[in-house]
Amino acid sequence: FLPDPKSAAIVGCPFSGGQAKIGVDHGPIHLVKAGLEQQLKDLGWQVQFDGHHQFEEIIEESDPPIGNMKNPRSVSRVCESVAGVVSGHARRGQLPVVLGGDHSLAMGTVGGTLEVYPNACVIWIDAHADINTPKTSDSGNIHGMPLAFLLGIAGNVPEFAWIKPVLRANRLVYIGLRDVDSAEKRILKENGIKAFSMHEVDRHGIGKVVELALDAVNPNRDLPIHLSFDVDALDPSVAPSTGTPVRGGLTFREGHYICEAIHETGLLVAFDLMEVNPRLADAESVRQTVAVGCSLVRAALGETLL
Ligand code: EXY
Ligand code: MN
Ligand code: MN
Ligand code: MN
Repeated sequence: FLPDPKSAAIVGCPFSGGQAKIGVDHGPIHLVKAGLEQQLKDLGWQVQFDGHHQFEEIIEESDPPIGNMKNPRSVSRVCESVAGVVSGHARRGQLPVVLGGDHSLAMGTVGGTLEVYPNACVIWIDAHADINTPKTSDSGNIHGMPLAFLLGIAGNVPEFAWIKPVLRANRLVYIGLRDVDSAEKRILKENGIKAFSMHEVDRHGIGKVVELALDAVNPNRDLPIHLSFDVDALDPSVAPSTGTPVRGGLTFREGHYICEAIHETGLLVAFDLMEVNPRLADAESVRQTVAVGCSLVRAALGETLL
């Protein structure tokens, strides 16, 4: 079931409609400008990159809120198109490396992966749980909701009818959480979703936490893995240029260790790097965040220290 050995496709998604801060749509452009394509080639990968996706034509000019959801039609249409692109690459045996853009895009990336690998599990690295429903969300920002839609617990929103409840609660696990809304805590409990917050990282160490996370969603180490990495999982001192930084995050090495360990399973079929916002913070912080982003992708695709 796995992608052809060492064949990847970079999918640049310059989209920011899942949240309110301008700039996160520039994330993929900066990551590619920093040399990501060549870096992956240098690791021995065949890399397809056809330029960043252009969403202008499918973004709705007038997109009033539905309930409290902001930019709902644009988010839905962009994610539907991303799902098609991701599933297309996966079907051709390529490992999609999706560069965000905000994390609402994961409705497309995870949706696309699960179309091709229905039994894949999702490892979600984030400060946030991104599992609000349109009813529980205080902000109305859809980047805080993608998992509710993928799990089929978001309620009936006709504009999002294309998203099927493809993800099962026992195939989702988190690492890095530290800013979870009270309604989200309830949703995690009610659905029995496994999560390793920073508390567990402190207690067990990252090596043990990754092992426990894999035991939870992939006990026999035989299911394909979609790794969705929100750069805000890292501590703001490591990745400052992001829209919703939360202190007390993963260190540089903890973030990389996760990617390295998932690579070592040999089961990775898709990787997202989300929420790099090069418009936030000073030039040196931007450079640092973009460089860390590239190096997380390289780690997930097999870069080793020795
Ligand atoms: N839980 C908050 C909300 O729903 O608005 C914050 C979400 C931030 C989501 C970032 C992308 O990970
Ligand atoms: Mn820019
Ligand atoms: Mn996120
Ligand atoms: Mn986040």
